[in-house]
Amino acid sequence: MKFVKIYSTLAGPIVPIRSFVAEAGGEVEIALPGYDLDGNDLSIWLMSLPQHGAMYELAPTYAQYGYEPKQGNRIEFASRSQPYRLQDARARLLYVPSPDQTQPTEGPWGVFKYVAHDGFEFGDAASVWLHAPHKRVAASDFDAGSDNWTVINNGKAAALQPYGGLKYQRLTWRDLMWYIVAAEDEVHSDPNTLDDHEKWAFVAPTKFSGQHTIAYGGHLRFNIAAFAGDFNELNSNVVAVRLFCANCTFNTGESFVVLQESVHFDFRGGAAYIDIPLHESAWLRDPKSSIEEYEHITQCEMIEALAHMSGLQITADFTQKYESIGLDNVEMIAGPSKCCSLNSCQKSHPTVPFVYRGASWMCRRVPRSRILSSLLTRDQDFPAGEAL
Ligand SMILES: [Ca+2]
Ligand SMILES: [Ca+2]
Ligand SMILES: [Ca+2]
Repeated sequence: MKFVKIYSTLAGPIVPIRSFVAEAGGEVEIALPGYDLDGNDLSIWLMSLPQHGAMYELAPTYAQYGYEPKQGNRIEFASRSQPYRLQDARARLLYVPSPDQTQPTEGPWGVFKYVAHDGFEFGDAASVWLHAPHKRVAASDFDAGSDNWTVINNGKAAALQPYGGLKYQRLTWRDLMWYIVAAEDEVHSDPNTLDDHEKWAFVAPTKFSGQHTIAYGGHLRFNIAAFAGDFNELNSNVVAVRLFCANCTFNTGESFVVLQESVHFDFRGGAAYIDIPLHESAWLRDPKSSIEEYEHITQCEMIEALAHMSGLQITADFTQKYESIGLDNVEMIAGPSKCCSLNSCQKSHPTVPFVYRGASWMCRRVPRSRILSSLLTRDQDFPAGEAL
């Protein structure tokens, strides 16, 4: 059903993106309180159910006195268009993974959406991630093959080969066990600096892109190893990792990078385990122009980029000449269990208005008048019965 929602203030109820961990065969009690700047009492509504497992209301005796059993009535939707109002006064419920389902090796058990109502209006919905204990949002361990990774920027001959010349190795070397490997195919030396100006990189498959807001505050980790190459002659200013967000900044696109020189990525050959925080302190904005400098980014920009991730590259062209580099165990790990309220963006940029829509972030450096006009009348799918 489609309604036009009129926003009189920016003080609608807020629910953060959340995540919880459930073990196979276990159950997890989760609480979904919302926030309201006006202090109104809130009710919490579920907009969907997770893809796997079941959710239950807390049993009344447990909810009131803490005596087990915890499990009350199973939560089921009367109809798809009708959200489900959570009964517990403290917005708690129980999630139980399916007993017949094995733990996912990557990704969550499931994701569902919820929203708060302050007696006047619904706020924006946010996602709840139900992780397995590994908390992997996306991962490639290459146990079953090269997992659709490719190589780019490695010259014309490599570009014509399958996967850009990337090879899959069923071998073990230090911490790499069944991994992908590629080698410099074409050096493009700058006559002055001797740097190779076309630096080859591993390109992650599409599962590393998408809505990964829950990874904010988490980690990007991988094992990398050099099998050949002269690491005494390194390229300068190598972008170690590049994260793309095609929709960021009014769809003009941004790419955020971690430089190889930075303390978070100090690889000088051999083998290394790299752990990069998915946090604004670790990433820089690529200025898109060689005469401008890399800039620090804000918390809101980091969250926005993770919410709209459109690509991930790991550069392997470390040396000025030829090198052979292996990659294994690439993992994007979720951050803390609660992420990203509107306040956190406002704090990081107190003078700049931000828009929060659903589970996606937009950090917009635009005049406040434009933000307000865009908020005043806005179409959106809205829970039934709440037309204003
Ligand atoms: Ca492996
Ligand atoms: Ca190169
Ligand atoms: Ca090279």
